[in-house]
Amino acid sequence: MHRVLSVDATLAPRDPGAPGQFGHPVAVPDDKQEEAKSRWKEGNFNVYLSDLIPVDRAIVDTRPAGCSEQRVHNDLPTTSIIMCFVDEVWSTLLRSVHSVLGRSPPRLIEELILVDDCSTKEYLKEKLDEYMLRFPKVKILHLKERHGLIRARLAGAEVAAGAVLTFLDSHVECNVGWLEPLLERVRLRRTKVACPVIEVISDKDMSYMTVDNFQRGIFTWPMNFGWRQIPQEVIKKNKIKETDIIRCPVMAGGLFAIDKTYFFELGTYDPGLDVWGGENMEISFKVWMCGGEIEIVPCSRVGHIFRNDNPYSFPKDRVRTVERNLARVAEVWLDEYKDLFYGHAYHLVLKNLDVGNLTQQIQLRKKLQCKSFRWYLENVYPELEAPLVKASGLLVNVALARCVTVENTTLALEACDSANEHQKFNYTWLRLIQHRELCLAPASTAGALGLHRCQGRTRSLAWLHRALAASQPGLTDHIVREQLPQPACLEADPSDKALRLNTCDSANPYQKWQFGNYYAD
Ligand code: UD2
Ligand code: MN
Repeated sequence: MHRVLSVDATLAPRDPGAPGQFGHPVAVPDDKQEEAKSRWKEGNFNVYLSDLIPVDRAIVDTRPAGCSEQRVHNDLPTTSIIMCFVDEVWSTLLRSVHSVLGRSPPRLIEELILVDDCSTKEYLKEKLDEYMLRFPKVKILHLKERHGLIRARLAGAEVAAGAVLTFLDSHVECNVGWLEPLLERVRLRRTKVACPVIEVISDKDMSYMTVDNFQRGIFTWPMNFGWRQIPQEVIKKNKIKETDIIRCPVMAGGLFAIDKTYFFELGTYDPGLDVWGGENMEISFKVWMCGGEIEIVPCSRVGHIFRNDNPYSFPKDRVRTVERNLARVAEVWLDEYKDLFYGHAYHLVLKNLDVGNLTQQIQLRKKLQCKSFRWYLENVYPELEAPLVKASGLLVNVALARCVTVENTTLALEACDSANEHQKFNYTWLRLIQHRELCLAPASTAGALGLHRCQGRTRSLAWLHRALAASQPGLTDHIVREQLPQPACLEADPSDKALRLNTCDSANPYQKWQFGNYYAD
């Protein structure tokens, strides 16, 4: 074994006075404000400053103490770096490439594959080819049509020769010693997927900024990626050190190293995912549920320019593209929990989204004998709140203190009895009030109510309950049908103990209801 190498090669000695040197912030001179402003949209960051900063600038070594003393194996696997881009800013792309080649032990880099995802900018064609001639390890793939990030990465992976694939965005700066700790993890077990800590290159002043340690990649419903700090008490209790590996429920997506044969065994990414977004969820679920692990390696640090908006065009609408990708992921991986996804993105239920053919992905999951999403939640991400229904149990009318009861195929209000199976209902994420396979339904005759066989995604059986707190706080305890010509509320008829629909009245206690248990708002 040997101590991690702190390679930091440059083309020529560095000028300590150059703008942005050492990752310091740069200010736009007063007389260049207009120019800087007008060039911002080329990359949705300060392109003017990026062009001023040396392509091989130094950045501060932000690794936690102890990292530079860590030892790694002499026989680490080699890697192909795959960097996809579409219309990337010239100086930023170059700085990404220089940082990879300058700060990695050369023998570990099999090649650096630049995948040009059919960029429209002229400088990304012959001019780029010519510039990269100085780096024999750089290979450029000019895709003839726009593949989107996901399929562009796959095009790179197809031709890669290294034992490990390391994916990077095209606006990054790899810090010293970034590569060996990642490869060490993959070497330790080939099913480990290793991610560097993603640090921040400011979009405004281009400074290189470190981030808080102990961050995990997580998601919240409906599958929004985010970072969460490991709670202080957990760190204390488990004596977690700054250099300890952090297991992540999901990865951010852009920067990771994975064993190449493992990546192909997993069936790569779902190639049916379009352009951008959601692929990080897909690969994360797939890795965890099919025998692997996602780890953040604190001794590996890479800066990334976070931008407010994508600087390139989407072939189709951006929001729809991401929604469709996520729905594909939900359909393949979430099992019964997919209702939580749709419940938190209810507009998708109404849209009749076409997610495309899923047969191959579902077969793949079977073939790999992957575990269930429930297993994932219990073992990888127990912190996620994921109740399968929003509420359950008795459905009590507040005024009468009586419970909705199923009598054959009709409904009545009877004395409440928590042991009575006929009084048990679920209020589901798809907003159904469900008893076994039957759902509370407004019948065709005005005001009457009945039961109907449940149909997952039809709005015609959907009820709102406790969801109107913001817009109509007076109707919080009501059970509201929105779709009728005008909203109507479930009401207990005190004379014959029956149910009916009536005009909503916030003060009417016969319209107020309570489930036995609530699991979510
Ligand atoms: C994050 C990830 C990114 C990706 C994305 C979700 C990090 C740091 N970044 O968003 O890697 O997982 O989430 O999909 O974790 N690109 C193409 N073709 C396209 C679109 C993009 O080649 O059609 C390139 C683009 O030039 C860039 C990379 O793909 O190098 C990622 O795109 P991004 O930087 O816009 O994504 P980002 O960082 O907002
Ligand atoms: Mn990016």
